[in-house]
Amino acid sequence: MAHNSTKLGLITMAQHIIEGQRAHPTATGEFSWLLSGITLATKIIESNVRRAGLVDVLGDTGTVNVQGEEVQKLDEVANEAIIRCLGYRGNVGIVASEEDDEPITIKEAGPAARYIVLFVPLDRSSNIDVNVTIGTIFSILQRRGDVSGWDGPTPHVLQPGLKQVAAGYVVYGSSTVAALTTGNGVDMFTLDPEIGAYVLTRKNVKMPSDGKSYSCNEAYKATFPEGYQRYLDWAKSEEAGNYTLRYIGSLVADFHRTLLRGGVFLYPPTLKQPEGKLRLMYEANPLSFVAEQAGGAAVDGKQRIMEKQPNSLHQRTPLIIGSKQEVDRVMKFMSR
Ligand code: AHM
Repeated sequence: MAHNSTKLGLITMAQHIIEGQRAHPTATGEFSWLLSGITLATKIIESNVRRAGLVDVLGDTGTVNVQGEEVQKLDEVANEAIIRCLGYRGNVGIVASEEDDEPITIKEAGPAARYIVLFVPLDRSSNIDVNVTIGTIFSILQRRGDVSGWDGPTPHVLQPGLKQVAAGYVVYGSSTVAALTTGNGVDMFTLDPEIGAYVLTRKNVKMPSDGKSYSCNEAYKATFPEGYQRYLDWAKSEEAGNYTLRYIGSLVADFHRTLLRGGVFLYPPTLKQPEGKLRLMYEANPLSFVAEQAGGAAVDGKQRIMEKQPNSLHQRTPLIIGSKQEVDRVMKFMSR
């Protein structure tokens, strides 16, 4: 009887990354060491999320972060977990978080530390209190070689998404799933709580090329630019036929569903947020890298997300991301 080896073999994320590096004889193993820091941090975050109702980590701390939002206790736990786990990986030079005003240079690491990790420790942490899926997003860049003489880490960090060497996210949902790309497709891993390891569960994930589902906060529709409004009206029309609206309000969860089922996620400019709400460098860029590697697309209504040159760490952007054909369709309504 023929066996499907991918079904039978138990492959952990660590094994999978090491095996991927074997294809590159010059690889030093540094990169897998870095990724193991991220996965360790997400296991710490996961265990806190799972115990959130039992221990005193729910609710806010009474402080406000750089985005003007209340900092949740779990946000702090998650932020610290990532910074601490990466701090001991000698090859991470700079970390930049949604929660911190400026990128942090990890002093102990020294100039040889070439990797930069940008991350959202807990996406949509305000959903924690009501048991809705939340997540962690990360983007990995390399220090630029052409900015010597510049002070501080920021010039190294401000690179377009096309320069990412890896990106991914973790969804803390009914199970904990990590999606990862290093520029060679997208693989997914499920955290097995019994053995405490991420196990490969989907290899080379492909986003459906089309999908009759849109995901956006339609309560703001009247303040979206007209092109978006025209698309949303069309999606409800008889001509479009049977579109569904699915919106969780956690970017990671909405994106994860869109990646697996197809359709489009939209966060347009609004009256309140004329530049859009989502952040380019650590939300839109990593998810765009994952989307494109899975055969999907991501644009800001005018251009490809990954080509945008960032001008600040916390820059916001409109985001249209999902199945290639559906993203193209939204774009057609923009130009009508
Ligand atoms: P946050 O930084 O306050 O957590 O906001 C990010 C979240 C995303 O996860 C989600 O896609 C979006 O905000 C939802 O915004 P809205 O509540 O305006 O629909």
